[in-house]
Amino acid sequence: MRTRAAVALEAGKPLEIMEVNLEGPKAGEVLVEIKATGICHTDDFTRSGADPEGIFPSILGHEGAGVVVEVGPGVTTVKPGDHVIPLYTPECRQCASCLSGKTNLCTAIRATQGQGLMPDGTTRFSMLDGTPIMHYMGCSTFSNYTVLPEIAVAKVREDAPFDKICYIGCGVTTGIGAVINTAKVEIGAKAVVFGLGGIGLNVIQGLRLAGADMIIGVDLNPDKKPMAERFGMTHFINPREVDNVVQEIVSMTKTPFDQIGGADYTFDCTGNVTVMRQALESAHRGWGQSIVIGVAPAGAEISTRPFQLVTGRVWKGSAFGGARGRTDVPKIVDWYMDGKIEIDPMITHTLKLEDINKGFDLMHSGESIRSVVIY
Ligand code: NAD
Ligand code: AHE
Ligand code: ZN
Repeated sequence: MRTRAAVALEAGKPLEIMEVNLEGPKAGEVLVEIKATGICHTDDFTRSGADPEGIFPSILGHEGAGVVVEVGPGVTTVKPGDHVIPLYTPECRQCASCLSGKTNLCTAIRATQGQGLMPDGTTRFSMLDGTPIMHYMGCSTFSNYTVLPEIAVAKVREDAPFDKICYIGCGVTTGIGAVINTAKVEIGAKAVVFGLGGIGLNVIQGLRLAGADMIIGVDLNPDKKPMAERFGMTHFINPREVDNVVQEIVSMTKTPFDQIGGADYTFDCTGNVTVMRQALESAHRGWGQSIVIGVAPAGAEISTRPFQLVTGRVWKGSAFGGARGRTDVPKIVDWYMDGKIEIDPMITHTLKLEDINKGFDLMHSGESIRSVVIY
């Protein structure tokens, strides 16, 4: 079949809207009509050329929602008409990682996914002249129709609006999951969130859900403050307005009883390695945990004095919020539908596919939290 897609032809260039060929689903695969997709900073990271795994031409996008149109041989868990959210972290429930019970990072198809290919080592997308186009993060939601492995779709309830629940395909789950699954934040905790964008705001709403007392937000852009307050931020720091962000956090978290200071939990949602170090070093001596969520460019490395770890701070990472996609995503959709979490105010812009590059401009200018493309 043919479908309309925004194609990343070259690193650093705007996406180009075009008709592309899409082969039907093979064994163990499903064809999905994408109804809506968010634009995550990671899409921009790969589009820019900073991603060591970036391949061109490819169809980016990994934060979608849609309807199953056709299933390939052997598919048993979804059928045409089912509403689904594509999963860049699949859940096969059979690999060593899934069965370990210790991680959400299913390894069943990670190697081919990183090469822009389906699990059988081929691509379903091509240009009209036959040039192959690569898949992205196993999802390619910047195409109106896409083919996904069965293990990479979460079936969700049919009354949930696509233009909102697409955000659960990455940002919402990543932020809330990092708090609940990775950090396991407890009631009364003091936390710091570096970067108040599409991920950071969801960390904030996760912290509110978990019952944190103090939620300090840090962002270079003061325009992010009102939305963060709306989601539960209690204090704000603009790094440009203080001498030393770490010292500022340490003093803000001191109490008469605890003169050491430092946060119980800190979260990097910027992808900046200098910020990651600040996040670790503003965690409390003896027990503070710092969770790296941001994705850093090719070649970037983190550093700190080992003494920071010797004295009990813990550095951890979180991918897709530690969520097991097929199990957890339908529950998060329920939380949204039941009003336990909010999504709507964070979707600041909706766009047509033709205008997708405007979504990247809005991200760069700091005007948007999430732009969503509606097909
Ligand atoms: P975003 O562009 O919406 O937000 C980033 C925010 O960080 C902005 O508000 C920006 O002003 C702020 N910021 C940038 N540099 C800063 C600095 N030095 N100090 C303080 N604030 C700073 O991006 P997003 O969609 O929220 O994504 C955030 C990061 O998370 C990206 O690196 C993205 O690739 C990554 N990400 C990771 C996962 C995962 O599973 N680990 C999932 C989704 C996104
Ligand atoms: N390709 C990058 C790594 C990118 C990365 O870390 N991706 C996150 C999800 S970001 C979603 O917005 C992730 O899930 N990582 C685990 C994995 O297996 O990719 C690089 O640096 O090579
Ligand atoms: Zn993402």
